[in-house]
Amino acid sequence: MTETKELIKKICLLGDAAVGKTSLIRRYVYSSFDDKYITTIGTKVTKKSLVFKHPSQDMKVRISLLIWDILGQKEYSRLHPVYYQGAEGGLVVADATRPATIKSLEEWATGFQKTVGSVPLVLLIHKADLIDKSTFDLSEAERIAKKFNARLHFTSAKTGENVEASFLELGNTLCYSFFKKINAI
Ligand code: G3D
Ligand code: MG
Repeated sequence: MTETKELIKKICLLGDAAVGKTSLIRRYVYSSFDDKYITTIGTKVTKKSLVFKHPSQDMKVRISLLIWDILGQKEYSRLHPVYYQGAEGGLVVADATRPATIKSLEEWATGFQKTVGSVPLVLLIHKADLIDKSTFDLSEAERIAKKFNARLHFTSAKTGENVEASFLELGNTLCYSFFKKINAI
């Protein structure tokens, strides 16, 4: 019988206000997108389970991702370290239509890793449905991605583009770290 390991992993969604963090979670977990703005009150946690198979051994890992949503406003920044505590990965989100939010990626990633250490990050250039990707200047985001050894994706909660893939990528990295930790890879 296949052995299934159970893991619980906390991940955080980071990024300036209104970049689309809550919409990304809603799209990923409930497969829906709502144009009505819903302000996140404090933090909110959503759970999603993922199952990964070991590439060669008869072993499965079920990861219960605890996805923490946050209020991005700077007034709440003193609470951020409390919210980050115990997280093992992060999705750092920028709004493709607002260059200032791309610059902020570095600040969010730095603050996060200062509290939790060098956990894996995925950077998202979000609201990709609103821009022309072929002419979009990626240089700043690419520089930041490189600095944090993070992958960079264009995402849209409106079309669903790359939403599931981005969460899966983080889940996959966490799973791979687990296999390494137990010397199964
Ligand atoms: P936040 O949780 O980071 O603060 P929200 O951001 O998820 O609340 O989203 C902020 C606004 O961006 C919302 O619009 C939401 O509908 C919109 N949005 C989120 N993701 C996308 C996307 O992929 N494409 C487009 N076109 N819009 C998106 P409003 O108008 O309510 O402020
Ligand atoms: Mg929100």
